[in-house]
Amino acid sequence: EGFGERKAKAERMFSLMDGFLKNDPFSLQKDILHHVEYTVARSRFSFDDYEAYQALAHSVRDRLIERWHDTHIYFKKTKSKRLYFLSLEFLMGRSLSNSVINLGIQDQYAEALNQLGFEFEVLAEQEGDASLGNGGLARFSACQMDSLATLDYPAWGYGLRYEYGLFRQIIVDGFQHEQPDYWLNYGNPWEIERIHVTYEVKFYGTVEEVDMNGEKLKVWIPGETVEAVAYDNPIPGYGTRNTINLRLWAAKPSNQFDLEAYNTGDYINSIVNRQRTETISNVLYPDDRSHQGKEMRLKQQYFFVSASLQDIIRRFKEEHTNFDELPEQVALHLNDTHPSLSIAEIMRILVDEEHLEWNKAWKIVCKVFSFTTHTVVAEGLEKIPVDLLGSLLPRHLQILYEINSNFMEELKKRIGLDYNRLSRMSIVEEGAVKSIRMAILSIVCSHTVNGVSKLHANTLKTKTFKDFYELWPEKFQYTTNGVTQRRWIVVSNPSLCVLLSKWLGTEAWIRNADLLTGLRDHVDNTDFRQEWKMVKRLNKMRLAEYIETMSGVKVSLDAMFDVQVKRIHEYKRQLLNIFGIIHRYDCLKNMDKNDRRKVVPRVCIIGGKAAPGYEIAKKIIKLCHAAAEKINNDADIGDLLKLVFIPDYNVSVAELVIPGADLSQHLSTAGHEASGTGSMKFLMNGCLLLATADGSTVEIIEEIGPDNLFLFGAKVQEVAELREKGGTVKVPLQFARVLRMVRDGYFGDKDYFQSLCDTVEVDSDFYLLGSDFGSYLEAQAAADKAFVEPEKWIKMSILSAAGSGRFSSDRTIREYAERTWKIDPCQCPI
Ligand code: B1N
Repeated sequence: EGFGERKAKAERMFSLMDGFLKNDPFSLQKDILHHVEYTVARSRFSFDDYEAYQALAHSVRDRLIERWHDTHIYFKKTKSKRLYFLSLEFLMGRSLSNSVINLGIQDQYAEALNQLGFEFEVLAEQEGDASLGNGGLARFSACQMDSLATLDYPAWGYGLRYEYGLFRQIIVDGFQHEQPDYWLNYGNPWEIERIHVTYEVKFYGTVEEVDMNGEKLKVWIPGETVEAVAYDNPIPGYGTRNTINLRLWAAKPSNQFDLEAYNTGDYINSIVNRQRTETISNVLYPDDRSHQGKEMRLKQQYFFVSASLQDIIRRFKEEHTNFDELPEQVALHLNDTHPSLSIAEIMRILVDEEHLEWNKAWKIVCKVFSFTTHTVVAEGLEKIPVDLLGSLLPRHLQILYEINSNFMEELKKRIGLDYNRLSRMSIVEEGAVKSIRMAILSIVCSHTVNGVSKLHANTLKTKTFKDFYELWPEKFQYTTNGVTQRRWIVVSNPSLCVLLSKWLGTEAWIRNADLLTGLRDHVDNTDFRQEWKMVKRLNKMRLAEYIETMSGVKVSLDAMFDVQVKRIHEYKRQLLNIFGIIHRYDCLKNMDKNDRRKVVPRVCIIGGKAAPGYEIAKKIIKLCHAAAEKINNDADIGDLLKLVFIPDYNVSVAELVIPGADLSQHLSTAGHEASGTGSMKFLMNGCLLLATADGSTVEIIEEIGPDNLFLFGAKVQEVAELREKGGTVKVPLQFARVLRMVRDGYFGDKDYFQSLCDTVEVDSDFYLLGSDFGSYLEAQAAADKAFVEPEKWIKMSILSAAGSGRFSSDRTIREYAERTWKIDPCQCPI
């Protein structure tokens, strides 16, 4: 085809386009009905709410695709430096409301649907969650994607398209049961399958040395090949046309298998083998802290890393010929150590495939990676057994050994022959199970190591990675986590959203959360406070309705809604909360009628999933139900105290629960929560915090002042000392009493709870529930006291939200972009 023909073709294509899709209600209606008929394949005269949701979602998707295209053409044109955010987990939740809001066409859609006899909110409820992650880390990834898009950064997210997301939690008889989350059952309108964007990913095999013009080259002869297929998920920014891409990989059998099937003649078995390869991207591992060294998990990690890097390098090579330019063009971010095999993989590509000299390749690679660790304690860090790695990825193991031996040589020059220190700092851990320490690998190769809060960074510098901080102090930074106000206010709390815009006189806070400080100017205005109160009441009503449907428990709106929702962990101390509730119940039972009248009624709400293999966490859930059963059915107590467990806590449940909370609890033993992001969502929604001085709470106190939250418990410096004291620590009598009640079977299941009780006995109470119990009860009493002065409470609530701006993920992303990734905004013109 000559230039003239190509031009004629392009012109014809262009003339066939109507221009961009229109967003007036009439055009939206036409598009929705078009999708009912031609995409969902239902008659426009007969379709149900779910089908309406699907058609609606497809009409939104069309609009996302337009912007997605424009954004990527523009990114390509500007050739600016790109960020690749590598994460094995993303908790996106639902997409419909978020997309429509970020596209700025919420009102038009509402009107369009109304005229068709539908309600937007009802259809939005039809959508299931995308739960491709465990907890805080994964939701934080999702918030960061929203901010990257909104702030116009040229960024790509990369992840895995698990067919089963995080398990669904159902409760039977008070026990947690896990059910598969087959979220793709009814199709997923939010993804675009790219059947032509595929890469081969190789595993197993051997490494052979071949002679190439007198040079010895290592060649990996893999034993298994799997294909990775791209699924693109458009992420729209708010108040911009930019729509970035989250590319998730799914495993598919490679065509190479077909040939083998012919050769061996074993047709049926080869089909069965094909099926097996698909299991790589099948299921998300449900543990959010322990790393079990499972082969499938390692396969997932490498599958993800290999496909992503092939895609990234291909894009780089389309525009550049010299790898020296890589650090100016590409930033690779390791979201924890889960994608850290990238380091070995990129070295393999540069040295084995692109034939760069090792030292040259290493220098380039060290300028490309940055690393965020979300872990506090050294025991929580990821290690991969060398045997496992060597069999799955033999060439990578060699590369890792070489990286380590070079590093050890360099280190000897710097610190001398301090063998203890050398072995502590080695990437390879010698021991019963020889392993690769993924965090050390990531530190050695990254130009920046990020903590997720100020306190966390201090722990990293002084404890977890002390040796490395002394070696490379300039590498260690912190960027406090954040959450997106688009999801956590605009989507989940529409009435607060309207109120904020009204009193701040602008909607600009949706892109600039610092403006929320403006609320402080109105805190003495009684009209404002009255409206604030009404918004909270409305959200409590929504939550109360949900509680009643889920658990049959009727709760009073006058009670304080006291919430603890997060993954169940011993260090997060849900047990402290439950013990506190049991203590409260016990006190009520022993109180006379007159005193009871002064008690602040409470609805205690707990929710969260336990990792399927985490026995103690599962017992905590059971104890919560056992206590709830007793308390809620005690007619003598009535509305004074209710306890409800909300099952299957996930992003969309959070969107309902958080706006409706008066008080939220963040009880981790000081020094154990790297950051915590739940607290930030509650803060934005004007919910008061009851918390320890842990993770990002320390910085929340800096913003809102110590008088606007209820702080309790040992400080981080005191924790080590308390642990050493062990059995001699003073534990309040009330604690011993509650423990006794549980042990004696006051809530039934006497035998079952003994091992749970053992974990908090005086000399085994690692998370210090006993020694913190006294100050916990004091903080609870202070909360009660504040609640009976509604005006004071509302002021604290307003000042909480007013101080939440710093905890927007927009701030987080801007800091990362400017300091770590060195990328500039790149706004696609409208
Ligand atoms: O990451 C969050 C923090 O706010 C939390 O404090 C922190 O606990 C959480 C292995 C993890 N740390 N480590 C994980 C998740 C999945 C997995 O397979 C570890 N999650 C956190 C965001 O910074």
